[in-house]
Amino acid sequence: MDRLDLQPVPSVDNIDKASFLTTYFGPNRPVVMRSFAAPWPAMQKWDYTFLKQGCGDVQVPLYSGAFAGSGNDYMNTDTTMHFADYLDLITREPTQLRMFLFNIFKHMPQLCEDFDFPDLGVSWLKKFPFVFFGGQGSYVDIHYDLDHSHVFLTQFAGEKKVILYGPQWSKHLYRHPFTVSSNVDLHQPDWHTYPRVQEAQGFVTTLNHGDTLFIPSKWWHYIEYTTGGFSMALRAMPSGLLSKASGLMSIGRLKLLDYNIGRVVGHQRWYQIKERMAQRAAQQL
Ligand SMILES: O=C(O)CCC(=O)C(=O)O
Repeated sequence: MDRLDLQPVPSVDNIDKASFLTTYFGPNRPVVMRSFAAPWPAMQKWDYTFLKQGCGDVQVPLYSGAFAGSGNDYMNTDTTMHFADYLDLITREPTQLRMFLFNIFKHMPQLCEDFDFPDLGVSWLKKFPFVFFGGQGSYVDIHYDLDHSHVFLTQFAGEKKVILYGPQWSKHLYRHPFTVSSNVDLHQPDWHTYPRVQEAQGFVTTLNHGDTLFIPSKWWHYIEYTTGGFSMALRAMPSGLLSKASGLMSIGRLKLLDYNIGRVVGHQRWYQIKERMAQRAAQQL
């Protein structure tokens, strides 16, 4: 980790629409905003006890961090548990188990009253807020979002470290063709196999209660839960017709091409082929 070339993500206490659009959104630069979620009742209201009362009985899908090198995708689930038991687990002890892209609003629609979509001049994807939970020590392998949306990740409880890289570093990060992921494990980097990661220039930040990280469209992100905690992501459409089209194509390419080629040649074999292609692309830099 200490070999990574990282600088801190800029952070602002207050920001108006015009400054956000010209300084961060327009040029696709990340920023931590402390004012984004400050007016939300959710910031005071949503805690483990409140959420447990609302949907503790729901059986939730859980993920572990170990997809890099496994031949699996970061979207693969590992197990399920009652939500209340899972919250008890992450408040009690470290665990690798995480909840990823969980639609809690299906089970507690009243939560939608507790936050809004700030007027920052972006086109919000209002149907797709998601929450993420993780135990201390869990991590989300590096990837970028399949639909190329911009992400606004607000931290409610606990602390997490986030590493970001712009899309221009995809080859240095050994991106697997036809996917939005890589086999590089930033948790325990293998510098011998992935030396070029050290040349990529990225950003790092630590999110605490009330912080919102703007992750621009197509930016790579790696997330490590330094303590158990949870956050919510609001998403905005990629700007411009071309970017919207490329987002849709990305979904098509991943779902149709990647999956179907895997079915024909065998998923493990296809994974190894993509890994060789990623290695070749990095060597040619
Ligand atoms: O915070 C997390 O656990 C994951 C967030 C993430 O990967 C995303 O919003 O795309």
